[in-house]
Amino acid sequence: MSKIALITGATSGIGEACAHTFAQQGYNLVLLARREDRLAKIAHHLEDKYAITIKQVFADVRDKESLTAALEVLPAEWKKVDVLINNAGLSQGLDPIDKGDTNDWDNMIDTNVKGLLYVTKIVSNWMIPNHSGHIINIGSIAGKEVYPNGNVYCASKHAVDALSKGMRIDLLPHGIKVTEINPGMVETEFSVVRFKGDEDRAKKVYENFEPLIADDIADAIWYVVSRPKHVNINDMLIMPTAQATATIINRTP
Ligand code: NDP
Ligand code: 8X3
Repeated sequence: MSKIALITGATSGIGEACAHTFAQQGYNLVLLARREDRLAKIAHHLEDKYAITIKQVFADVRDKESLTAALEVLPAEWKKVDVLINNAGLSQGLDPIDKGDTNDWDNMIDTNVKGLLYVTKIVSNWMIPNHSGHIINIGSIAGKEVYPNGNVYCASKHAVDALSKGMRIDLLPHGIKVTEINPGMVETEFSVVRFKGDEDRAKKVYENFEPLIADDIADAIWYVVSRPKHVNINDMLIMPTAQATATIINRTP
């Protein structure tokens, strides 16, 4: 049977780009997200185009019980996951700590940190008997630096940074690789979600410089996954050429 990649947050942006890249490489896919219509459309397109098989998992990574049920119901042969891409995540709001919305904070911590943990607990237990596997955590430049008003989103991505290091230690005896991929600015639906549907505000984030696109990140992830068995890339920070730090961007109108 072909290799299997499980990708969370596969309905848009980086996750969707990874689905395309891994499908093109002949992987069968388990694609997880909440938006059923979108996921079904992407899955059918990839199955037709690349003659692969896809299992669609409609789940919210924040909901431990239904997430567990939706994953555990997969047939045994689909639990032989070779690559897990922990990508589902979001930012909500960009406000100073005294003005932040506590519901936004809950959402970011529950998705970016706790959701990633729940998926990892389940899938790492599937990988352990095989004594192999590769877990890719999507961190961020926001997990390496803190920028004004980024407070809780940055904290959630710093948690991903710490968890990636912790997982690498804990899963070492089981032959499981752990890589953290940390993008700078990638033009996806990320900013539309951060600004709660305000498309104009979101567009301004990427104005007057060339941001990364989701395929750039999928390409880097494929590079990492396709290294020889004895090589692991622990950590990768990928920025647009026009971006030096989280906040220093060379915008040229
Ligand atoms: P998008 O908004 O385009 O995609 C986010 C994906 O996550 C969607 O498929 C969404 O699917 C899924 N998702 C969000 N919440 C949940 C949830 N509770 N349960 C299941 N799936 C969920 O953004 P990106 O592609 O940019 O973001 C992907 C990852 O990359 C995130 O972790 C983000 O923090 C990180 N990142 C992004 C950067 C950027 O500049 N864009 C830079 C650095 C890191 P659905 O709504 O259908 O559930
Ligand atoms: C997303 C990139 O710069 O908005 O993680 O934090 S940034």
